[in-house]
Amino acid sequence: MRASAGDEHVSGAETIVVGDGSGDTEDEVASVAESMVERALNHPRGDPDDVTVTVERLSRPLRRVEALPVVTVDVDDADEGRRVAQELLARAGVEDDIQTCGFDVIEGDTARRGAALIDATDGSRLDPKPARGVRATHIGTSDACRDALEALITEHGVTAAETVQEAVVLATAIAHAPGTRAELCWSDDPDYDAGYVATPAAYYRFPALKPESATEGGRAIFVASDEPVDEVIDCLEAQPVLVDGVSGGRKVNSDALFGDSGVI
Ligand code: PML
Ligand code: MG
Repeated sequence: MRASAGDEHVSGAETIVVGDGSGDTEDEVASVAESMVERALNHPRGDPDDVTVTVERLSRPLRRVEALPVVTVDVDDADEGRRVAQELLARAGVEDDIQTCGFDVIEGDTARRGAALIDATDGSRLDPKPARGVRATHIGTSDACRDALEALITEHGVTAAETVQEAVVLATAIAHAPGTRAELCWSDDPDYDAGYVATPAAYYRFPALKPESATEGGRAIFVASDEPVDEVIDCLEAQPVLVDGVSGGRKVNSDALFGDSGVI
């Protein structure tokens, strides 16, 4: 689903319905499509002028994965969040000057709708249309997994559990794409300060990460330089991924994150 008002994007969402091709599956697809329209019409960002719901039969075999463990890192402020995020990125193999390319691209561009792909070795932009970025799509989650993730996240003291759950599902699919070393993200919503670093090991969320009241936000994915870019983009855009299990999580202080044996 995509909803817009004028030229402004208002909301978007997608999911995957797994079925046996029977009438029951068709009913479920219809009911999911209806709930997407309701979601678009009741979005806190405002009333849309245009709502488009697309229903597509998957043409590739579905990949099923477990959600990344969710580690909420208790930080005092965005400066501390950023310091810990940088340490995590470094431990994921993304050096300081390459990290800066990711922070700069998220801070510098409000128009881009998809993620920026950044070569984890030399910091160059890999996606061919930098003004557009790459939209990771064909990603869904099961009802049971959605509920379990929301329960887990709520235990971490989060009130916007749906936002976090959707971010975890997306970050999980991105982490499973070939060559992903790490992803850095925060929201463009000026009232939403949280952000995350996701690696193939975990989704590390920071209740404060972005510069105060920033209206710039987005995603930067650091990709191993030996990975063919067209395969990475094809996987992000077209490989269906169903996140249908949880693998736990915890809430930690930032000084407890880096133990003697590495990152928890
Ligand atoms: C979280 O609180 O863990 C989610 C942070 C990023 C949300 C990005 C978005 O989809 O707007
Ligand atoms: Mg958003």
